[in-house]
Amino acid sequence: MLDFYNIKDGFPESSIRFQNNIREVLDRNLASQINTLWNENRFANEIKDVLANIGAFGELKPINNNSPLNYLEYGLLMYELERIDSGIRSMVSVQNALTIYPINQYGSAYLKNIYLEQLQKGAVVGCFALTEEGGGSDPGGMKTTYTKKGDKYIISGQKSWVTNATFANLAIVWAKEAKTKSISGFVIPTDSSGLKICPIEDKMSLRLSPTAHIELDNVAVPLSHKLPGASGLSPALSCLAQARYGICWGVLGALESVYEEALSFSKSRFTFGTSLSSKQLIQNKLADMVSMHTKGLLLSYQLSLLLTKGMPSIAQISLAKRENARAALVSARSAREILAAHGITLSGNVIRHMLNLETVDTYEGTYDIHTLILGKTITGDPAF
Ligand code: TGC
Ligand code: FAD
Repeated sequence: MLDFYNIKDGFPESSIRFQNNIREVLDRNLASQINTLWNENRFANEIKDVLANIGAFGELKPINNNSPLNYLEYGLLMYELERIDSGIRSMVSVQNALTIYPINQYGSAYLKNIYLEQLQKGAVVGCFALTEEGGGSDPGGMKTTYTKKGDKYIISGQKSWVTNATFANLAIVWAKEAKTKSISGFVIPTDSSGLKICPIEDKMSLRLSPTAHIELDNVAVPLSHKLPGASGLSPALSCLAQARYGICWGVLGALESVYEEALSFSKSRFTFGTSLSSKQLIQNKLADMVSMHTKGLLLSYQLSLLLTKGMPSIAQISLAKRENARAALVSARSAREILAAHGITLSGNVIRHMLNLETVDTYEGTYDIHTLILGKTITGDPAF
């Protein structure tokens, strides 16, 4: 791992070995085919198998006390996944932070029994449907409703931009009670009658990670499929906090990838008689990338320590997601500039990472939304 400040010196040996092992497996099994799969706009089953084999679904549960992975290792795993592709990290984030986490945290013994083990093996895939067409930044404004009718809840509405939805077996759907408007979460099998998955085919970002809209037309859900512990908007947002932690680490993996490619290109390309790497303007770009990576790693590592001691504040997670996602995006754009024409094709990884990071900077709260969360914390005045 790129580590300009010897931050890894603070990591346990076992965590470093764990990370090296994951890197080796992903490089051996996935790296060479990623650009082709991305170009073909598909998430291959082989990827799911590789992820299942490294225990990506079984172990990524920093909130679960039984997890063999600690917070640091969870972060390092995210780092390695996103060094390959943000879409792969996204698939795992949704499975762990946005499906296993809510069932584990807010689900009944019955729901845990039927789903957790299968999810952890990767035999069942989940997705998380919070966003609606009216605006993802304001999930409290959702229009999807539920009503109790006999021994069922009837759910109607529309959800947008749902990662994993095209191949998910279940969806965690957030809806408002039709009269009281109180928000609850439901675990809904995606083959339920009245539930329609509408794939988004034309994404120019995260092409490895399928995304879909979900229409719910009077979907009847057994009473047992409501998350009993999830009442109000806060439980939904608490899942986002878990996912944002993973993103803080993940994007640094993508940053390392674009930096390494730009550095290597700068050494082998000669203009005006000398290598690009000897030009001051190129060195400026590379120095900025290393600085941003170093600061990002310090933030992520400190966040892992805060998580280990107890939950960090919402704003502390926001600050790291905002900084690190933007740092990776800026670095990818800068690496693309260094590669110039070579940077716009899939002969390398830079343009793919750059386009992916446009999404990562947007989802799980846009850069500006995290600015407003920080602003509210600093001033006490919500400016949403
Ligand atoms: P607000 O009044 O601020 O909060 C409502 C209640 O929730 C509490 N809360 C949280 N609780 C736990 N964790 C968090 N992160 C929380 N943030 C807020 C808050 O204390 C309050 O509790 P209570 O008891 O007082 O009711 O709500 P608001 O409606 O003003 O919301 C504002 C805002 C901007 C903070 C929030 O809605 C927001 O974060 N917007 C961005 C939405 C977002 O990030 N959506 C992501 C969708 S999922 C996704 O993109 C997956 S991508 C795939 C991948 O992850 O890889
Ligand atoms: P909007 O909320 O409409 O915002 C538009 C613009 O206005 C943004 O620039 C925003 O920063 C700005 N803005 C909004 N409010 C304010 C304000 N008060 N003041 C100033 N500026 C403001 N969602 C899920 O629920 N589950 C998923 O699995 C999921 N996966 C996704 C996968 C992809 C590939 C993408 C692109 C999105 C995904 N999302 C998912 C949705 C994602 O969380 C939202 O796109 C994101 O929260 C932003 O919402 P929006 O796109 O509707 O933008």
